[in-house]
Amino acid sequence: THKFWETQPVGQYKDLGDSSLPEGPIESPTPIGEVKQEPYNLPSLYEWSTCDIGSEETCTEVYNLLTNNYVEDDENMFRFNYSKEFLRWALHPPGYFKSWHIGVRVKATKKLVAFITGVPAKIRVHDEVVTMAEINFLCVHKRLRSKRLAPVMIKEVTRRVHLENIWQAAYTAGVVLPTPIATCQYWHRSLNPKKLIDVGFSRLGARMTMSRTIKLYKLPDSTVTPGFRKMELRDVPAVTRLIKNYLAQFVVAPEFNENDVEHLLLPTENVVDSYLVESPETHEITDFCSFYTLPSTILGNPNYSTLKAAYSFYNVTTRTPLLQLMNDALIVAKQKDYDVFNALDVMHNESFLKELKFGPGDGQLHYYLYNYRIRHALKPSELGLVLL
Ligand code: YNC
Ligand code: MG
Repeated sequence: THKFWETQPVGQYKDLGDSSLPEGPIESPTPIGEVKQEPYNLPSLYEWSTCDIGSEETCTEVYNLLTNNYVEDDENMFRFNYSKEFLRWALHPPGYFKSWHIGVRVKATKKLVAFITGVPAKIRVHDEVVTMAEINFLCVHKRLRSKRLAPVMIKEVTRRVHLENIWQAAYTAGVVLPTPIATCQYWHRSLNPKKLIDVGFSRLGARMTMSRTIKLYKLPDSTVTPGFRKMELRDVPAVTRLIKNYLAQFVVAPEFNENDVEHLLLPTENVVDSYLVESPETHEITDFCSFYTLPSTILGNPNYSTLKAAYSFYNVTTRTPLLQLMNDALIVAKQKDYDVFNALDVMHNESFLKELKFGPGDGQLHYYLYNYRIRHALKPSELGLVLL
């Protein structure tokens, strides 16, 4: 049972097969004046603290909390290690609200012990474009777990989202909650198989030697698609048009404008990489691929401390076969010294995963909407949304 989630406007298990329920908002908005004006109560030793991620000092506090307490794999071998530059990028999209970057501190010492964030985004579900909050970086210090702090933080971020007259949210989690709109799987493509095996990320296959494994995952030294190059500022209008047209085919997808594309997809060193194909004949921008950088701390290994991972972000094709485009993405990731390239089975990704030697990961990623009911759960390939 879910004592908290049962009280929230989300798709409930008991309603799953009920086709009489309409798609769309579960609760209607209330007048802003009727939104609770004071923050929710925390246990008396703790206080709310709006976090200015633009401040180097505060960003370091958030970075340290997440580095030591954020998401781990099921076997507790790896923990996400979002960089400070990444956090600043992820939390400062166009139109962001500082009030949605919420910390909890110990009153006596001001130590940061919990965190949750929202950023605004326009997300289309079927034909409806809805302004939502994307909720991320929910984290409670390991020593404060299982004290029901998370529900208070979720209610507080919800209150602050409502104060901006926004009533829906999107989020992903590794845990099952009421109720996923889709359940996706991560796939992993080894770029540095020896290190991945040494740190226990992957295992030597049956009847495989290390040298055969290294050969199996070897990639060409340079990309193969003519006109493949890094995205630049001047490409923003063309890339925006390309992505908008492409994402129209999915049931759930973001609605990007040029400002969003400039912020989210223009390359930022060690945060996001984007490449495109410019036709050598017509100079048209015909294809696009991108990945973000999210290293993981390797827990308790004497030889290695971090795994450098690239995560497939938005990829668009109109001319180049997706398989060839993604192979070029793997080649640039290898050139840039990533150890592994990860991708979800969303959008058209299934079409290249096996052929490009990705292997399925354990653990799943569930997608959720808050206060928005959809009629049927979606296949991963119907999702056009990637959250950070
Ligand atoms: C989770 N990940 O089910 P019930 S993902 C949502 N997302 O409630 P307590 C979660 N709810 O089942 P702990 C959740 N994990 O009784 C647990 N819950 O109804 C629910 N881990 O609270 C859980 N980060 O405080 C239960 O649990 C209740 O101390 C239990 O804290 C949980 O960012 C957590 O995985 C996750 O730091 C903070 O375990 C802690 O265990 C932790 O007793 C490591 O909480 C890091 C980690 C989660 C990453 C993420 C997305 C979060 C989405 C939150 C929901 C947003 C809703 C929309 C809000 C805006 C609405 C508008 C408009
Ligand atoms: Mg707790």
